[in-house]
Amino acid sequence: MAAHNKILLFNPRSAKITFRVPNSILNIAASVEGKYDWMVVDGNREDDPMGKISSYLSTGSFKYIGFTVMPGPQLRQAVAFSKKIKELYPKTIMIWGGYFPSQQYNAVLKSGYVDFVVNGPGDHCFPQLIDALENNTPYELIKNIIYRSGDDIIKTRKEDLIEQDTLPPLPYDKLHTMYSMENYLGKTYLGKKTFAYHSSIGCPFTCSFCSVVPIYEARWKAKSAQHIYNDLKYIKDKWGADAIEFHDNNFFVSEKRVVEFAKLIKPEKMTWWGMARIDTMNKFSDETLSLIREAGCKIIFFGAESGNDELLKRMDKGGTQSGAQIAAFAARMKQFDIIPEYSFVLGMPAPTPEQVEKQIDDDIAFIKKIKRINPTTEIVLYTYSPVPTEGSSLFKEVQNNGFRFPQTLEDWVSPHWENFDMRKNPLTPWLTPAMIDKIRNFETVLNGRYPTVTDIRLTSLRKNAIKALATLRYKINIYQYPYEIKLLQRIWKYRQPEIQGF
Ligand code: B12
Ligand code: SF4
Repeated sequence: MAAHNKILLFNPRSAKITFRVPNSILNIAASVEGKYDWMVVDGNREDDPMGKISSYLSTGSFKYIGFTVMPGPQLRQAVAFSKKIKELYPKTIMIWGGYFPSQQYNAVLKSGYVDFVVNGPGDHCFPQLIDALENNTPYELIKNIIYRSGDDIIKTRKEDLIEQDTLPPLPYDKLHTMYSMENYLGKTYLGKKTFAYHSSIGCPFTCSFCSVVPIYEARWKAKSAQHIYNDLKYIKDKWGADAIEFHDNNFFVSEKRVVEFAKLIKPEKMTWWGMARIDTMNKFSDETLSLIREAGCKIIFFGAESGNDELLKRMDKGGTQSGAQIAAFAARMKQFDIIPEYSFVLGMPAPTPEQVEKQIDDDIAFIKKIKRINPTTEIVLYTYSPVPTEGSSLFKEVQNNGFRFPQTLEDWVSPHWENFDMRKNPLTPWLTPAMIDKIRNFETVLNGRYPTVTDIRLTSLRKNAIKALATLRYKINIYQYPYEIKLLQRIWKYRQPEIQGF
């Protein structure tokens, strides 16, 4: 008799192009592989994902459905589909995991259509939860879950981080029977076949604006260099990957691991990219920086955040990061031919509107200084969107300034909150529309003056045309109403790394 306890795992649509391998649900699939039957629906790869989900659920053999959910467009699809699934297939047990439900679990569980939230890593707790539900045994003691009990929301204890080398291999071959792996290897600035890999979880730091902190609580666990190499070699040999995007929050925490990995990967002639901290990498020796470049590391994403030392302190950036260090490090990277991709967070709260405005002006001036020091530096601009890091002084400060998160999933997916998720217009009460315009207009002019190298579709001719329009504005600091630049960027579909992925 066919089993009726199969698991369907859904990755809601998160990208229009460059579909990355859905690592979040693939980890969950790995956790039940060999024990329960599972299938994946990848919203990025389906024209009608709800139709596909229905085609599985209508067989009656799927008892569980798991969604991975990030804020933004993924959340919108997750909300619409979950509602529909509960209406059409009310017996299906719905489990959400990922960053959004781990933080906004009240709104998620009160919606009535999500039964369980997995809070942080699901590798151990997901199979334990399914076992408990299958065997009718208590699930209350399973770590990392959140559920409803009458009117109460119960959060179980957090599990220690798992040794990453002990996790089962990701079931790429089985995924390939559903969605061809070749189509997950996209053409990017890094290579013709770029593969997304996740080599560590968490982060040892506690920046107060960062959503990694409440989930991982300053903990970090990583796969060994050899383990990463073996996995990547498999993908290279089998599907021809020639480039790697490391999706770790902080790939470069350990110089020793980076050096070991660089030595292993160097002969494979692959190009790679990852995320790092300036103060950590600034401690790396010249020898290490040369080695990683020779081993294929072409561009590194750094959270620069601000050139203002007082703000860096309030952001709890930790370590020793300072404006002077950010500038000096941009110069140092030039020496090694590694492109620093600096992200800045503008629009932090301050006691008076004048001070909020001054912070923005100072950071615009600082970004221009960085560009003078090392013009290859890529700049990614975010507008500060609070994350609920309970107890942090910054969170208290934003609440005192009148900021409130939405209370229901319907509010979360309303168009203006979606802008908050995309970190474009954060709806924070201390930012006036004029200030938001200033940030966005500066961004338009900056992107025009220095088009990103990661946009491989924009021809040099088009880049130069946009550059010509933006240069004068950039030089004389006139950013208002940059309609002519916007028009060309829209017509030629200029790529913004902060929206379309890094
Ligand atoms: C890859 C990625 C993307 C990809 C798409 C991913 C996809 N699924 O297709 C792209 C580039 C498109 C993207 C876009 C965005 N992203 Co994104 N993205 C990531 C990134 C770098 C890696 C995610 C990943 O694969 N992790 C690997 C897996 C193994 O880890 P995991 O997801 O945490 O999964 C574990 C647990 O969470 C849990 N779990 C997760 N899902 C599920 C599901 C079930 C059923 C269960 C049981 C458990 C479970 O178990 C897993 C295994 O332990 C993360 C940062 C990070 N390093 O995690 C940010 C991150 C998730 N993104 C984030 C954001 C905000 C966005 C954007 C909304 C905004 C932006 N400007 O970046 C956009 C827009 C998304 C959209 N269009 O909907 C934030 C979320 C913050 C928050 N407050 O919730 C993160 C954390 C980055 C950050 N530090 O700010 N993103
Ligand atoms: S270093 Fe990066 S990932 Fe780590 S807490 Fe700070 S912003 Fe988040």
